[in-house]
Amino acid sequence: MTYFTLASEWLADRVRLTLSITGSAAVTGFRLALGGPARIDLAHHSLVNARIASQISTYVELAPPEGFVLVAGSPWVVDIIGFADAMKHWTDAAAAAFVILADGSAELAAISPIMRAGSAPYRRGTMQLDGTPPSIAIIPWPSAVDVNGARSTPTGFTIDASVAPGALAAFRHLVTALFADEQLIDDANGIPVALVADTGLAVEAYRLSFGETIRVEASTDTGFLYGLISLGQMLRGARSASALTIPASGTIEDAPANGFRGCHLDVARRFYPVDDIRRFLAILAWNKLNRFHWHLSDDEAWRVEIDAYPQLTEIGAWRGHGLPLEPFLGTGPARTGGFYTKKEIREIIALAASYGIEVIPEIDIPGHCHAMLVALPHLRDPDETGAYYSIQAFPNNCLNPGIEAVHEALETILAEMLALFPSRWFHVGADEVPKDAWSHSPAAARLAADLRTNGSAPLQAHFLRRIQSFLTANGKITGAWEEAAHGGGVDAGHSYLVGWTRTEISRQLAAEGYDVVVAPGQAYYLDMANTPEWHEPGSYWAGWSSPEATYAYEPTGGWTATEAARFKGVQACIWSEPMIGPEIFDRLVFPRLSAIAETGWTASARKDFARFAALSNLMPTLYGHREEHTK
Ligand code: TNX
Repeated sequence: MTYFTLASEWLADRVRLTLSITGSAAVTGFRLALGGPARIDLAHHSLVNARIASQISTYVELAPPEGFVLVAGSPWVVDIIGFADAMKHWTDAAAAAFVILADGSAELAAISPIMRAGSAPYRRGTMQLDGTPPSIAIIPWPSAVDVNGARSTPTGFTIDASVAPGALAAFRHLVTALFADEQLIDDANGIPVALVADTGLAVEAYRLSFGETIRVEASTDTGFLYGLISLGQMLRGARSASALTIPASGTIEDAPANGFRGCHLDVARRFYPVDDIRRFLAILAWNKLNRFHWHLSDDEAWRVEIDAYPQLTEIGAWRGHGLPLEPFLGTGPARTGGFYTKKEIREIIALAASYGIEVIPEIDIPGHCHAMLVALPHLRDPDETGAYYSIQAFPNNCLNPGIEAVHEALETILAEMLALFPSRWFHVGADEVPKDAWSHSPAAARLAADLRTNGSAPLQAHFLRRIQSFLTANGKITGAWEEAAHGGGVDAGHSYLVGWTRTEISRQLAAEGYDVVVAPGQAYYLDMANTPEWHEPGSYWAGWSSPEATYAYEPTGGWTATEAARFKGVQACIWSEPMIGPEIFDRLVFPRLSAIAETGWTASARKDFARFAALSNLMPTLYGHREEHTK
């Protein structure tokens, strides 16, 4: 048996790879396959002692010089210079590597995180913050708190929910999902809690009145659920620190500052099994977030079952060695991935609804469609010659507006999805179509001539308006990333756009008359690292953002009243390229997710980072990894 080991090191301007074998074999005619979030620049790179045998986006196969023989004791050393984005963080490097032998079979290489001389230990797990605790533990902080005293910490709450049994059922489900080994509900001997209807309260509002019995008033199940979540948070706080209490008297009045408090999750770059999604929804609810933007397709995968096109998931949901989709982003040679069946999606939507969360699906079109086009190659223009590349270096990855089969397929797919997703909104992506998209396609050229335009932006706008008409006719509001305003743009009357590339963009979109969800990469992209240092995991194209900076960001700072009238709310965006493991996910997403949740809910005058920091450590994380390093 032969064992391969790949060591890698960052040397100021290059990655040095050292491939070794043990055993008596002599291996020739092989290739080394790898891929990280970082990608070798197609146009500007140089390699020492290797050549690129093939490359698509982040996936690359390197070949040794002609006649090279790999034997024990004499490793193959390769230098790679020239990455599309400079290597800034340790998670940029390959997370997996394998050797493709001359017969085409793949052997996994043992790999450890890339080394860098002088680096501090690599950070993993949720950052623990120091702060100044208030007397009660609630995130996001309520609109009015007027409480006194403390009662002894109970064995749980004994909840009389005869007016809203659904809210209690959801709360029970939620605390079981998140805190199975903590008793927050004690059906026999806890503090009595009574749910009382107050139809004067707004949909997500609630009031807590503390006395012998704690009263939770609300007008909807979601309002009751939010009141119970605040109680649950206070109890967990009281159990964790003596400064934190369950008050003896007084009231908490609470209602959100914004109606749209979202979180986006990219399940295309990495697949998250249904159980992870369920727990994630529970975490969103615990943060009183109410919109789940589910990014279901991208270049690297298609994740939703479509009856009319089984190929989308048979082919598009799986990556691996020898498969139509290469193991992008370092997912290794084995077949990995997955998709959500319609049954699972219905269950997820119902669970989300019980938590007060609306699930907004996204199919990212016309760009970011590599996986879809690999699964459905008949959607390409057969006469297209030459290649254009997306920013992530996928060739010809955009659905072609000049091909009628594209529109037919999309209407079939969207019709199935509309039957599945009850949300008022349907998000169609629209981001990052390259400027020269379709420039080698006669079909696109014919359409451009008919429309008397040129360039990709007006073609994309034409394409999107056609999709939007279909969605509008079906009673949906079209959601999209900010680029849907380009080239003439979609109809502002039936859309909302998410501003992401720069902080000023959202305001600009609002000035153009679009409803806007604010999600700037610089503050709300939870794939960006927490600090600029190498030892922190994450990406960097939009910079980096500490929990404090994310918390401090004011989404409508400097906007006029007319612009602010277009502000729908805020959204955390979780892009999954750097999520190479659960401990990395927990480091990047938490506690910044809660920081965005508090900005979405709490009026800015009532925000206080020292308070937030002290309470943030109590918030649940998806995988339960908390940082081990002291600050
Ligand atoms: C840009 S944000 C993208 C995504 C990447 C993300 C990484 C957006 C609409 N497009 O495809 O995953 O940057 O931060």
